[in-house]
Amino acid sequence: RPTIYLKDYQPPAFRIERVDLDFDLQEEGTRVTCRMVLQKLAADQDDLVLDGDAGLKLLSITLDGQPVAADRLHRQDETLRIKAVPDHFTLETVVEIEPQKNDRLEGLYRSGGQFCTQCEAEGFRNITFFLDRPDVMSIYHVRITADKALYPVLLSNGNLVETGDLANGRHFALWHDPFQKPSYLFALVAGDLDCLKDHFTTRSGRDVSLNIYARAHDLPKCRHAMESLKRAMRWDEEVYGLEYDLSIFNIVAVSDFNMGAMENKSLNIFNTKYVLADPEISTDDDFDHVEGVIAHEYFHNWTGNRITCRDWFQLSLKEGLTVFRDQEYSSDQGSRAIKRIQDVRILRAHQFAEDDGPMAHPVRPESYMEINNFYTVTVYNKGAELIRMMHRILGADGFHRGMDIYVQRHDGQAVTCDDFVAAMEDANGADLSHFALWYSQAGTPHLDVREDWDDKTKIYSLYFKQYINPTPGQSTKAALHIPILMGLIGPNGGEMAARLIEGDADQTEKGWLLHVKEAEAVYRFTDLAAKPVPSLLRQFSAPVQLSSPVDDGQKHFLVRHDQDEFSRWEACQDLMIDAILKGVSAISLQKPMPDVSELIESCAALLKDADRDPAFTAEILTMPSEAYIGQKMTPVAVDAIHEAHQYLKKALADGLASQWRDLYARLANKGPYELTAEHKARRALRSVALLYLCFGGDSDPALKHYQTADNMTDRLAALRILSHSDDDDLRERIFADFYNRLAHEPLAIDKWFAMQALSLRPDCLDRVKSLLRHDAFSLRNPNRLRALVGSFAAGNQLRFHDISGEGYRFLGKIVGEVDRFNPQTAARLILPLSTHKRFDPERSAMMTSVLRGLAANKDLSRDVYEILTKSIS
Ligand code: HT7
Ligand code: ZN
Repeated sequence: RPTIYLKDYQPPAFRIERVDLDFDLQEEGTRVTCRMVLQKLAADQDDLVLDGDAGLKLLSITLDGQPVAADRLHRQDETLRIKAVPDHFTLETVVEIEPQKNDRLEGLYRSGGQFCTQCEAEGFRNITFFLDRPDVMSIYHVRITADKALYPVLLSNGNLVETGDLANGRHFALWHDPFQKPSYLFALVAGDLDCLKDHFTTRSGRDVSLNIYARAHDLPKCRHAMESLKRAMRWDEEVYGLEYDLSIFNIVAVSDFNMGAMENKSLNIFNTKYVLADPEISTDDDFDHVEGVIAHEYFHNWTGNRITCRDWFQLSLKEGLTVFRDQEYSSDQGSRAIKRIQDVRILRAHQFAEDDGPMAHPVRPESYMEINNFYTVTVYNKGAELIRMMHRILGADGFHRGMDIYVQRHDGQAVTCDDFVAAMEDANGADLSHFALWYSQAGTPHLDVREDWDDKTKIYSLYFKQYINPTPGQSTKAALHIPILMGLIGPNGGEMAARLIEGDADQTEKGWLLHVKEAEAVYRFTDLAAKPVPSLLRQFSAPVQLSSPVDDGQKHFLVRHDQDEFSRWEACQDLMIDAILKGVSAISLQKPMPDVSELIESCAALLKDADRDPAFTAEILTMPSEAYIGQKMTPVAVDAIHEAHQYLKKALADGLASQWRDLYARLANKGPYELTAEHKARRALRSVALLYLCFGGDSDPALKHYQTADNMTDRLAALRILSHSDDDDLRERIFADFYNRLAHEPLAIDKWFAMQALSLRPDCLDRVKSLLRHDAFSLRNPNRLRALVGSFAAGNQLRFHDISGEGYRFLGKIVGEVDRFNPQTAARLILPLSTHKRFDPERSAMMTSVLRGLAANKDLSRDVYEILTKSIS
């Protein structure tokens, strides 16, 4: 299992000028003919080495029409070497593959009776022999032949050139993609699917036919995706000046998919979870996720497809940038502050944790064993933060000038993160060489801030100290360029004007933008009448862990007065985290629990003002998760965190009981469900109120909420509360009701599994184990597997980390089984065990013992092997 290094990158030795693929789809096996026109680029290369999975059955191979002799062929380690090839030639291979047995869900496989593909990152080599690397771009012609009754719809990339009927009830379709593309963007779909049709006229007048293919029963659920697609297409024109470039854009929904969706050129393939949306089965968050993922995949048409990655180390070139673009798109559709809060929650919960564990890696990794393991929150979400910081440093206009140059310069190319940064520099006459360290250095920077107020001189000073803990393979770290957006708030709650007399900073509309570039930096402000309260890291302007000089009293003040909504939310979260952490230490020292009356008062003030922005009030009053509290301490005090978390929740529930009751009543649905911002905000805040309302132990409001719900948002909010109830009969009844109502909707049933896996009841694991035997459960469907096993292991800290170690052993067993047929999903599932160093010796020993047990298996996939070896070492 070799490690692949960025430093070893070599340009391709051959170019593929054109490729003709012919798929003969049959129930018992598919024959793939691949004809390539190749040109040698490296004169010293005698041999052609193609990538090809060991499962490819090679039926024939010809070079310029002549069979290639066996002694010129050498198959080894997923490659096929053809010795002594000429400078320019045509190579034709015929292989047989078995999509019907492909449970890896990479390459060509079957899902729900249809054929579909997933080629990123290296799935194309499971389909045919090829130069399966992103810097080999080619023009594709694809012919698909299949049974017409079983597979009336035959799709591939680009334009449909020809269709026709054949003998024996078969038919064919011929597709031609006029754009050069790497193999990972190839796609094929064949099935019996219905289609939702629409049109979009680009700003230059191109009429684009938009088609979303799904099972007939699901077609009405595709409308939200279609509307989202049109909004995203318009937004990309308006904000980036980027237009769609073909006359057809297809989306296909499939129910067996390892990730969220795939941006194949003009033929996006989506996990049903991210394309189907309907009030009966989808929450308001689900609707937002569908819109975000539809936009993300569409935006890839330019940032990913027209301009792609030179190699997989550059993955963040397309993913970080496209995540940034989809985040901005979503911010423009709704509330910018709330979107930022949600994105920061994800970043902190998952990316900060990744940075702190054995899989920590830079946004541009330097090595990997299995590239599928590097589709991570670091590459995606931290990558997006890097783009966001450049946007902030250069300003919106400067950033867009950089984007224009990037697109003009690199259209049709496979490039690097450095190329992107160079475009930003050249467009702005800026030097981003220091900033670019963010790409190569792993780990979350810590920023300690101290303040000083000199009452005589009226000078306010801020002292910054940055450091990054060592990460695997990087023991020393250099100081980064950290942009800190901040404001100074006066005693009356208003923004204070000040003059900067020391430090590198710009004054912006949203406050001061400090450029902290050294390990230590000092900023001094004057012309201040009184000591200000600093509002630091507004909008979370850099992905750092800030330790701030702001005390509790000042945080309460910020909750009320900060003009930056993100910082108000942050101050309130900090207060909640502090209260829980104090509770944890009180528990361990057997001392009285902390006094949280001031926090209750601040929350009461927020509730009074709730009508001004109910969606924001819902966010600010949502407590941080137990897992996030766990990140704040080593070892993670699993049980004490739970107890202290419950304590604060109860204090907020009891301390504000009448306010919750009033709010809940006041926010009652007026009229039927609507998917408007106003209704969504009302539902969000009402769900929070319901949670606290029921926390005293009275399940009745939740039960009523469940029974009267006319949409999934409300129903699920109630089900989540009831899932923790100690009334077994009630729980059984409600889960049975949910199942019976929605048994025909797989995405709703995923929620049914997940809610049971997230229950805090002591019998949760027993329940999860018995659900493995449920008729509706299958290890082979990734959505289902993630709903049940993934939710339990990654989302239920209390029960997964039960001191018995049963949760760990359970996960190890499942991963061992899944790894035999779907390594990619197995490798993601095992990750919660890789955090063992953060737990107490007893838990840590049990976690490592499970990891070691798995590692003893000689047949382990490369995916799981990499995670295990890095986690155990
Ligand atoms: N670019 C896509 C990544 C993806 C993927 C990667 C590995 C294995 C399966 C996969 N399915 C989709 C999705 C995206 O980021 O847009
Ligand atoms: Zn993407």
